[in-house]
Amino acid sequence: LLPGSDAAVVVERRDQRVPPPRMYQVVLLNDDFTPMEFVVRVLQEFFHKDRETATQIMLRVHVHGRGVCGVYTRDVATTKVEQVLQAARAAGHPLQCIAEPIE
Ligand code: NFA
Repeated sequence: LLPGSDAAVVVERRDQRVPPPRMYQVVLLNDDFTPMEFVVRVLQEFFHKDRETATQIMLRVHVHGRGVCGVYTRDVATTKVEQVLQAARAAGHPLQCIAEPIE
């Protein structure tokens, strides 16, 4: 406003809500070579599962071909996939892991 002007200042209220972020499920895929114990340890270390839950998820992957390890925002999901693939490569196992958007 110019000094001395008595025009009213109007500030429109804007809706500052943002939609929730797209979520991604991290999925482990079965193969014939990766040891079951390695998969259980991956689920404990990178997905913070207790041993019983980790074993259940591993067996689901073994029997059904795939299983969800967890649901995260895109960056976290991508990081989990990289951690799993890096650990599998380092140990010489072909374990595969992917992130896919849900909804
Ligand atoms: N199918 C693997 C085996 O029999 C175990 C496994 C489970 C691998 C889950 C990958 C994912 N050794």
